[in-house]
Amino acid sequence: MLLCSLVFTLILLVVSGNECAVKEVCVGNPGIPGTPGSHGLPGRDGRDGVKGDPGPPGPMGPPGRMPEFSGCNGLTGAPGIAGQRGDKGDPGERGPPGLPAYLDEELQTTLHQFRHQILQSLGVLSLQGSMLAVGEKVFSTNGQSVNFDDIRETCARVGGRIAVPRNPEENEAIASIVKKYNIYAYLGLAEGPTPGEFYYLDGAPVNYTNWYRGEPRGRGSEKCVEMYTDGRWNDKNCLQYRLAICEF
Ligand code: MAN
Ligand code: CA
Repeated sequence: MLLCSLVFTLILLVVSGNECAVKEVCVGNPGIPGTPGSHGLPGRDGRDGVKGDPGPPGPMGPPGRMPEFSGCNGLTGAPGIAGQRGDKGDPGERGPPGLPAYLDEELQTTLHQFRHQILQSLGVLSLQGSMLAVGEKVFSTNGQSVNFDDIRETCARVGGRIAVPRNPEENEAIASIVKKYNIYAYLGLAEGPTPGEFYYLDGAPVNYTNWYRGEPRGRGSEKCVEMYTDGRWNDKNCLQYRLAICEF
């Protein structure tokens, strides 16, 4: 038995050949730790991470220069404003002669229909007392009383003129309307610059008159002419309300 003066005793089992022997070895106190070793080399790169989400779309690139890779056409734009009217073209060539009107059956049928419809309308309007036909003229009133300028305007608006009798028959027709409404009517006449001289509204001097006795006596101060209920005429200022009678 080996005596150890050291604090620690280590018993070793030594194997040599086929024999085993037990050896007692003395072990000293551990020394002070050595200085830390230098840093090791950097480790190997890690494995690739999982794929990230797609990023936002990038800004539009400049137009490509290779036509075979150009994009498709955009939507059709709004139509532009109309251009200026072109000059009138030359007249076309004259067509072949048509049928004489009396042999054109379609034209004849249409004319007969027109005639029938016009006669129907005239019949209805006459029965209603809305119109009075005398010769080539038709007289009509809307029953309204307005001043001279307004009567002219009303008649013009419907394609007529303020009524004026050119002969006794027309005078009687207008007088019958005046009597029926019991309202005096202005006639389509006006005094010219010379007092007592009256003209149609187209400027022609009157060639038929039916003045009331003593008229015209306004001597330039009564430029319009009214018809009394007996069909006689009086020169009058133009601002009274009188029955609007038009002729067509
Ligand atoms: C009034 C007016 C005149 C007309 C006389 C007739 O003064 O209507 O136009 O001549 O009456 O007395
Ligand atoms: Ca008068």
